[in-house]
This record gives sequence, C-alpha cells and structure tokens, in this order.
Amino acid sequence: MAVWTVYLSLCLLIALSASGLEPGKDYKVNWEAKSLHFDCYPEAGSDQAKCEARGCIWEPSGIPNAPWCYYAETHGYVTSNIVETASGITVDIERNTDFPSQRSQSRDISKLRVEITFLSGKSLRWKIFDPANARFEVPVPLELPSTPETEENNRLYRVQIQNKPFGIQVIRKSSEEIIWDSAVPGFTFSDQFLQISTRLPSNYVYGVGETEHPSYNHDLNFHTYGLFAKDQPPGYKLNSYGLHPFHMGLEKSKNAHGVLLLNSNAMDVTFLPTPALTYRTIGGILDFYMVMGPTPEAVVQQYTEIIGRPVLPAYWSLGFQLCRYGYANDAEIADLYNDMKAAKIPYDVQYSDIEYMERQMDFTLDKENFKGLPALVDSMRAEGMRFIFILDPAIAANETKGSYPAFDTGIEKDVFIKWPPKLSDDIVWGKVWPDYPDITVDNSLDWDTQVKLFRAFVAFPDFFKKSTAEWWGEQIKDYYNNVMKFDGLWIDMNEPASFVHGTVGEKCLGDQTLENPPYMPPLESSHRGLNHKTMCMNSEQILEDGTRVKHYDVHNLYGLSHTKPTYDALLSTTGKRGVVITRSTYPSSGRWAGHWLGDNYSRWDQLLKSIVGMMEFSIFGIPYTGADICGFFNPAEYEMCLRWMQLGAFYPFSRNHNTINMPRQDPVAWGSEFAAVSRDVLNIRYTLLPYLNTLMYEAHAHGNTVVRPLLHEFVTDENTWKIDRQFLWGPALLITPALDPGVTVVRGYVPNARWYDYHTGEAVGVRGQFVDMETPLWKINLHVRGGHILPWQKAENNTHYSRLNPLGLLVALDDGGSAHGSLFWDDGEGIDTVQNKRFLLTTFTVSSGVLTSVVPTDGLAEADRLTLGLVKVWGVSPRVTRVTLSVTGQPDADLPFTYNAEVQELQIDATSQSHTIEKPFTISWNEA
Ligand SMILES: *[C@@H]1O[C@H](CO)[C@@H](O)[C@H](O)[C@H]1NC(C)=O
Ligand SMILES: *[C@@H]1O[C@H](CO)[C@@H](O)[C@H](O)[C@H]1NC(C)=O
Ligand SMILES: CC(=O)N[C@H]1CO[C@H](CO)[C@@H](O)[C@@H]1O
Repeated sequence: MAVWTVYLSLCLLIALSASGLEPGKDYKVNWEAKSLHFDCYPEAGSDQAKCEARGCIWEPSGIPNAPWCYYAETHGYVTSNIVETASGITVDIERNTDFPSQRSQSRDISKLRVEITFLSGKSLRWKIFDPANARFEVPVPLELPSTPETEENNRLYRVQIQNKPFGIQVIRKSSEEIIWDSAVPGFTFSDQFLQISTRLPSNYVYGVGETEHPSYNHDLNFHTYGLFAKDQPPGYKLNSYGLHPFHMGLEKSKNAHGVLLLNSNAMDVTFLPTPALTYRTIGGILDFYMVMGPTPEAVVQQYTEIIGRPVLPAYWSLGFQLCRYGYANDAEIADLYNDMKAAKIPYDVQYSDIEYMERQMDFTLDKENFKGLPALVDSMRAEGMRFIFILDPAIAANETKGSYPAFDTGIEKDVFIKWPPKLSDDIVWGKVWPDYPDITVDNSLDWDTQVKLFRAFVAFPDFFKKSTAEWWGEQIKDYYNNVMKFDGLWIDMNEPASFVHGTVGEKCLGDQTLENPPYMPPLESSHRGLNHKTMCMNSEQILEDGTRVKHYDVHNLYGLSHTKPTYDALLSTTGKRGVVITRSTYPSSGRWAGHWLGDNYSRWDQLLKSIVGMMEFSIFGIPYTGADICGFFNPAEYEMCLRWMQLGAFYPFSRNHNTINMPRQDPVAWGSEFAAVSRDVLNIRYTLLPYLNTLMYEAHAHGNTVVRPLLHEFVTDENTWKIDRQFLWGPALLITPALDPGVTVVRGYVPNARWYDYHTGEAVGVRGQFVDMETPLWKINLHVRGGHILPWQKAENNTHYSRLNPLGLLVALDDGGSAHGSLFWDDGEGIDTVQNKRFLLTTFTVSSGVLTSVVPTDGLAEADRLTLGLVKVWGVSPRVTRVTLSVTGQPDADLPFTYNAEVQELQIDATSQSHTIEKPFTISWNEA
C-alpha cells in the first residue's frame, strides 16, 4: 500500500510539473482522481474491520464520496490460459485467492471463461461466464454479423489481455488510445454480485439509464446510479421506468465509442474521476458489446444495427397531441377539440387515459361517463384526427365469471404469471388500478386503505409466452371491432407496477435472497426489497422456448416483452402502422415503440432535464421521445407552460399531458395570448414535419439520431461536448429554448458553420461562439445551418390536411453557395413501406445557383404524390434576374420569384407548374 501511494505521488508530481501546475489544495481532487481507488464497500456501514475482512484497504479521504475502503492493486482474477484465433480470443481466468471472498452469502464462481469475438471491423463482444454451469442470459435477440471479422487489418481495434489483475484492454489502432481497460482492481463474479470496472479514455461520457440526469455529460465525481425498472417518477438519483446499460464515451483523439452491458438484472453504475466507471449487477453474466464509431453518429448507427433499428412511426404521430388523466366524460374531450379548432391550433391526436375504462379495467368502456366516446372518436377521425388509448398490463380478477372475457380467456389460456410449481400453482396476485365490482370508491381515504378496500386483485400476463401474445392480440382486436376504434396504443405501468409489494398479502414465497439480495444496488426504497411496488422476484416466467426463468432476472424486460405483442396487435388490427408508446424500455424497445419521459413534474428544472432525457434516448436507439409538456404532476404555471409548449413543439413526441385533479394546462386553457403563441410555434413544427419525418426515416433505415446533441455534428469542437440546453433536429435545425423563468435573453452556442435565423432568414454572422439571443415570450430561437436543404409544407389544422399541400424547400446556402438535403415520403401509415420500397426518396443539391433533384427510390403510389411549391433560398447575394425550371422531356419554364436583397432571400414559386417531385428537376437562378 505504501509503495503504491509513493508511486502515485511521484506520478502526481511528474504530472503537475509537466502541466506547469503547482501542487496545491485545488489539485488534491486531481491527485485522488488519478489514483485507482475502486470502492470495495459500496454498501452503507463500512468500517476498517469490515473493510479489511474483505482484504481491502481502509484509508479515510477528505474528498466527498470518495471510497474509504478500496481494493488492493492485484485484487481480482488471474489468467490461466489464453487462446487467440483469427476471430477472437478465449481466456480462462481464476479468482486470485490471496483475497478473501467478498460476500459470504453470494457464492464465488472461481473459474470463468472469457470469450472475445471480433464481431466486425467496428464492433466486438466480450462475454464472461461460468463454463461449468449455465447462468441466466438475456433472451433479447440481437442482430449480429453472421461471420466475425477475421482480417486483422480490417479492424479498428486491437485487444490485449492483462494478468493480475485480469483485464481486457481495447485499443483504437488509429490513435493508440486504450478505450476500454478493465485491468483494474475489484473484478468479482459471484452468484448474486458481479462487478467490473474500466478506466475511461476521457471525462466525457453520456447515457446509462433510465434515471434523471442533471446534465448530458456525466459528472464523474463518484456518482452512482441504481438501475431497475420502477414506477418511479424521475428524480435525483432515482431509478425509473427502464434499463439501458449503454454509454457513449469520447476519447482524447475526439473519436467516440459505445458500450452495452447486455444484462437485465438490477444493477448500478458508478462514475469516477479516474476517469473510470464501475458496473455492479446482481445476476446473469457479463456480456459486453462495443462499437467503435468513430463519430458519435456512427456509434448510434452501429449500436442500433446490433439492437435493432427504431420503428418508423406513422406520419400523424409527429403531430401535436393532447391528453390528461381525469377527463370527466366524453363531452369534456369534445369541448376541448372544439376549442382547439376554434383557436386554430394544429393538433392530430387525442388520448384518453384510464378514465375511459369501466373501473380502470383494460378492454372495457365506462358506459356512463364515456358512452359517447366511440361516436366522438368516429367523428373526430372523420375530420383527420387520431385517437390513442391507454392499456395497462394487469388484468382484473374479481369480476363475475363470464362478464370479463379478458380475464376468463386469460385463465383458459394460462397466460398469467404464477409461482414456481413446487411452491404453489396459484397466480402471483397484485393490485393496480382496477377496482372491485359493486363498491363505492372513497377518494378521501388514505392511499393504502383505498388499495386495500377498493382495488381488485390483478394478474400479470407473461408476455414472453406466445400464447399470451396471441391472447393479448385478440383482446385488442375485439375491442377495436366491437367497442371503439383507435390509431395507436399507449402502454403504461409495465415495469410492471403494482400497488402492493410483491403480491397481495406481501409475502413472497421461496428464496428470500431474490427479494433481498446479498448486495442491493442503491435503488429507490431498496431497503424495502426489490419487490417494492412490483411483483415478487421469485415469480416464474416462461420464455418462448419453454425455459423457466425468475422474474428476478427478467423484471427489466417486462416492458420490452409487452411492447412487441402490442405493436403486432396494433398493426394486424388496424392494418396501419400507427404508433405505440411505452413507459418501460430496454435496449431494442425502439424497434417497436417510442417512449415518453414519464410522470414528470410541472417545474422549471424539468425543461432542461427533458432535453437531457431525449438526448439519452436518442443514443439508446429510441428517437420517438418527449416529456409531458407542461409537466404531469402539480399545477403548471403560465410562463413555464408557455416556454414548455415552445420547447415541446420540438420534441419528436409532442404531447401536453396532465394528471387528475390539476387545473387544465392545454393550449386553450390559458387565454388568447397563450393560444396564439402555441399556434405559432406548432405551425412551425407542422411546417417542418416533412423534415422531421425524413429524419425519422433516416433513424429507421440507418440509425441516425433525430434529436441530436451538438457534439454529434461538431465533435472536433470541445465547446459542444457539454451542451445540453440546446439541441439539433438532425444536422440542420438548431433549437435554443428558453428554460428559465423571467428570461428575455438566452445564451446559446452558435457552432462553427453559417447559420440563419429561422424567423427572418438572415444569416447570423457569428460562428463558434456563445451569443445572447433575444427570447421575448412569444419566441423560441431557431437556426438553420448553411449547407442544408429542409423539405417543408404549409401547416394545416392536422397532418391529414398538411400532407396534401405542395412540397416546399428551404435552401440554406453555405459559404460556398452550396447545400444538400433529402425528402422521404410515403403514404404516412402503411406497414413496411420501407422494406417494400413503397416510398419516394429524393435528394436535393444546390451549387452555383442550380438546384438539382435526384430520385434514388420512386415507389410512391400515385395518390401520395407531391407537387413542388415554394422554394426559399437563403444567402443568395447577387440580385437574381431569371429563374427557370427544367424537367427532362419538357420545355424549360420561367418561374415567378421575389428577391429580398436586404435579407438575401430568394423565393421561387413553382406551384403553377404542378410538377410532381418523383420526376427529377432542376431549378436555376441567374444572378446578375
Ligand atoms: C378476488 O380474486 C382473488 C383471486 O381469485 C380472490 O382470492 C379474492 O378473494 C377475491 N376477492 C374478492 C373480494 O372477491
Ligand atoms: C381543417 O382544414 C381543412 C383544410 O383547410 C378544412 O377543410 C377542415 O374543415 C378543417 N377541419 C377542421 C376540423 O377544422
Ligand atoms: C422533463 C423531463 O422529462 N424530465 C425527466 C423525466 O423523466 C425522464 C426519465 O424518465 C428524464 O430523463 C427526464 O429528464
């Protein structure tokens, strides 16, 4: 220990003198940060004796949250056999028995196999498992290359194995940087406690969810995040609805890589100033996937190639949406719709939360208060509107036999989760929203009493089983055909959430170390066990191949298992692709659904956090996201809600949603000024939907991000590495919202490019700088990047009508007078239009005053064709005298235009030509 400390001090002195810094108090953090102190006692209540009993080193530290008990240098495993082949490396490792066992209740697994596979030139996998006894492995199918990359020269990386302690080092060949380095103390592999740490190549690391983060780039000062799917509104250090053990890291060379730990047990991740991170999980195996980028966008493309590319949502789902929990009746929804129409605020989707159901039971309709809802749905749909209804997984169990088919048929088909047969053949009953029949609910009683007296027993379907997916699909189809139409589905409470802990009576059968494991990650209410607000961990689920697994291992997959059957049922029922929104997610959920950021609060801080949340879900491969605009809990306040409407107009999933018993917060609830600001900003959203939709296509086809952190476009500029108060739509639209009360100016970064003010079309004239932007209450700052062409359409009251308008182009020229862009267009709601090439893809280029279109894919049905409308060109400096349209086989046509010399804007109106854009065209402007 002493030698180690001296060595570190020497390093420190060398580092300090090399950097020209003087040793002093401020650098103490740095000193400790450079050391390799990995926490040997993350649980509460450590002391010297307990620490040393683990063979670790006790040394109090003045640095907040720094570990006082840390692993000795060689703690971990040692290698005993290394076999290298063209496609990977296999290593046998053994526990270094110089050190005692870590946790007596969690059996050490002393001999392990490590399998490293060179998946492709840009990706690799390392799997650490028990070769003697099969352990649980995550049953999520990944899309892996069929053959590994055996040609060394084609790989961006090299792998080195270190002994004592055993560790894997991944080196990026181009920079010789070690970007993964687990040759650090503390590696542990026992039955219910697995731990691995790695050094990070820089202080810039993003992702790991789902928890609320105050900034997009992580604070590395010893912050630990517990991860476990829970019905838990986001809050400081609280684990919420989903699990995403994925992060993106930047390197000193300004390259980026991504790492997934494919494990579905409860876990935690600690960020350390070394810089380093530690994973601790309580089951399964250690199965890592790394993608090499080298750009941040390429990281997401490669990651989604493995976990599956995001679904293409229906075009209408990009429209604005309104919801609240607690509409009193269908008349309230009808009134809201009429008020929105009168205020001319564009909107596409209306929801109903659980109030439309009879006693909150799936697949029922409240025939008293919502008896007019099916007819309202029909009439609104006839006007181009869409409906989305909520469904929870839990099915009520106390209805009279024969009166509730969802439960009766579920019993017949044996779809509900039960105990392991050796313990009981009963269902693991929970309680959620459904009420008992024939009772009068008294909302004035406290929550626990209400749950006890009024909430019915519920059963949780096991969605892994094929029979469950079929049963679920039948319920959805019957409801659509016999009760009410819908266009999308919203699945909630699928962590799964329960109002009793574990089961009714709160006594979980069987192995209690599953409910209260020997190591408990720091979770919300972890002192109450893993089953707090969910089902018992010893409940048994059955995978599609018949394997029996414990809820303990698959809890975090419940939402994912619920999502695909819901999406499949939506498609087969409606014959359209629609959209599914889910609360609980896991890697690959994006293949079937979008995600709203949960039950957030109506508070100013949530505006910024929603940007962080969206950026994280962008890299998790779920681009269709957004927070509840104006917040879910608590009353909203005028200015906050107005600023949130402006920000939310740029959420891919743009929905204003509110909880029960709160004052209204929809855009027509606040008077005419508020309605006007909402209308204006939503008109901008609707105008740009062809661009947003094209980005959604690029996410679906290539894995690009939609809400894009600035660092994805400007990674060589370190200023962008920390920016999370601004975001981009794709490469070209910069959004700088006002996020604080009372502001009239917002400070924003203008990255190094030519940018135009969206509202005026004028070039802003600065670049690579932070600037103060005016943000009066009516205005959100939007900038368009020179060099890009954005497709647009005039906004209408909903997308059914806006889609009929001619296609406009917004051409923002770069310094050299060039620009490019593209348009994806299909029927907006067909199934598999991309796979079946039933779409139009057009690319546009401008150079030297000539706009040219090229059509790589022309599979659009005639009915869905678009004509060319208004083309706006920004940054045209010389005066224009003539504009012509050329189409092969037709005489050139002169086009009417206007030129504004002050703004340098050329507006060309091609409407009169009725030119349909699947035919390539050229527009030329002659400059005087
Ligand atoms: C509700 O159903 C459960 C499961 O069948 C049963 O055990 C319980 O007694 C029922 N409760 C009532 C009030 O009917
Ligand atoms: C929406 O706009 C279209 C086209 O302008 C119009 O025909 C239709 O009546 C409007 N619908 C509603 C519900 O306002
Ligand atoms: C406003 C907002 O959405 N805040 C948080 C809501 O919850 C998600 C997680 O579910 C966070 O990521 C958001 O930051």
